[in-house]
Amino acid sequence: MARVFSGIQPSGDLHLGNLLGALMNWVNHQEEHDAVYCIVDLHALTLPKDPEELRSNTLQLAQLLMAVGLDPNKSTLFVQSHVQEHSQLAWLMECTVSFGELSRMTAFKDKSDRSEFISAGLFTYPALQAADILLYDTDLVPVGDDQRQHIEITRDVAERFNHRFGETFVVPQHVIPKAGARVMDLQHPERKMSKSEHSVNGTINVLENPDSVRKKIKRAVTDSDGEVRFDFEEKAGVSNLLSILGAAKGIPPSEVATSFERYGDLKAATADAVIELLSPIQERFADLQSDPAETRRLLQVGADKAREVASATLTRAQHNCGLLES
Ligand code: ATP
Ligand code: LTN
Repeated sequence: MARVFSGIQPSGDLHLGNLLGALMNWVNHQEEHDAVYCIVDLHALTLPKDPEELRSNTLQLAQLLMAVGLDPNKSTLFVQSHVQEHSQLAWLMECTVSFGELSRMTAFKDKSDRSEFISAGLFTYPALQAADILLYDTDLVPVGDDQRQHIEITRDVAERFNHRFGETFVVPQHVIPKAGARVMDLQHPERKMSKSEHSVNGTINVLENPDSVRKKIKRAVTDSDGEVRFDFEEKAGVSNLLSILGAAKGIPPSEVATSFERYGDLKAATADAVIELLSPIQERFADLQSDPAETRRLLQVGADKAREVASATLTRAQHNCGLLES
């Protein structure tokens, strides 16, 4: 059975981009594959974080992921810092990736431009991400389009390590959904919907109430030519709504476009579809939130399962690169 691995940062509320671009795919994969999903709290430390907030975001994200449909009985769900092998393999990855490769990462450029304090961890972030993926002999990595470059560098690092030290890692492939891979900000459809942009009116959170969802979609930026057509170059706002509606309903966005003549109708249908998608998630989340001890127990079980695979890979990598066994 193919192994699937993906990760998400506990850096605030989940938004519609995370859900349509990544998490719905995660849920589908757990049915046919051996799926391992990780809340990457160590990655979250690359930008300044309030300690209490990080801790509560981590627990809340676990509950949100389960509410979205991740089932700890079908897949492995755990917190990155609970499995120390991630940090240990990350060092070997830092010694395999080059300064030049890390300098070309657009995510680093974006985030460092916006940050006052640029940590070394923000720069070496892809080495830790490579460690996350490679520890689990991962075949497939379901992610949104923004992660393409990070998966590419993971493949390069795996191949380089294998070439230098003999077969050690499986070289993974990314899986990017056809619809929803890039959900854009509703107010600035030229940039992606993002947790860290703080664009309140441009972002729909998974826990957002129906009135607010409807208002934000109603106010979404479109254009003045009035034609409903899927064309991201010329009509970013309208195309974004078509993608959202298409991804929520499982229909290609160009096909969705043929059902509407007016922007108002497209917006109303998109709002209905999003509300219909979010309501059951919000109900399940409220239930899960009432029992944090159970969530922590499930995360512990997940970490124990993950560690078994991770420790075998780490030992193999340490041996192959010449570290003396203890
Ligand atoms: P940040 O903006 O702080 O980098 P984020 O909102 O991008 O955070 P991540 O935790 O980095 O969220 O991403 C989790 C998953 O969601 C990744 O697989 C990522 O590709 C996907 N994702 C994030 N934003 C979008 C988006 N706007 N459209 C589609 N997928 C997205
Ligand atoms: N960089 C990713 C989060 C992430 C990840 C991973 C994704 C960390 N480790 C391993 C896939 C596989 C992000 O910012 N979305």
